[in-house]
Amino acid sequence: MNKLEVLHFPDKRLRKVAEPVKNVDQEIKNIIDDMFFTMYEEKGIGLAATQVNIHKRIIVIDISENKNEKIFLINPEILLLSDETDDMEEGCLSVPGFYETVSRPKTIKVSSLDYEGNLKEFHADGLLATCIQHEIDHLNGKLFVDHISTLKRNRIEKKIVKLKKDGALASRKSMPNYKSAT
Ligand code: GNR
Ligand code: NI
Repeated sequence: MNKLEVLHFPDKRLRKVAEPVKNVDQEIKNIIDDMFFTMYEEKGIGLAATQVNIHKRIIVIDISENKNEKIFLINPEILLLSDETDDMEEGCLSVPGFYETVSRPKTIKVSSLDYEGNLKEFHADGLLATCIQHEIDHLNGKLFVDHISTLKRNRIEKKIVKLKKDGALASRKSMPNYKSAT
């Protein structure tokens, strides 16, 4: 198992559009294992392959309290988005230390491939729906800061560039747990 390096905004590699997985083979399973390991080490609730510079359509998620409910999505597609939206405070391992409220559809229907390469469909709502949309954004080269004002985004970019220059980001080990914005 390998811990992978997480890219930070405004790294241009976070803007690449990921390619669909052609075969769910051992290489893909190894990537998923490394992504779960990296996500747990970094204390995130989700991770998209794009964030670790692997430009394939793979996502891992674990929103459970005890960090024992692994969810992985291969070639995920959103089939339905509800009209009703939900405002949630979002953070991102690629934008460490910054949190902003983003409004997204509350309920979604998703398809993805399982370990056998079979297509499965399911519904998600609440934090899971938010997380899946945040991660699929990554696969399309999009970040949560693209959903906020240009002014706020530019401020965050400047601060992260400065933190990197000062060497203050390399020492960051975790992000606080998700707190619901009520
Ligand atoms: O750890 C994470 N927390 C989070 C909180 C609210 C909405 C989305 C997320 S995903 C984020 C991890 C991450 O950066 N995934 O891409
Ligand atoms: Ni993210």
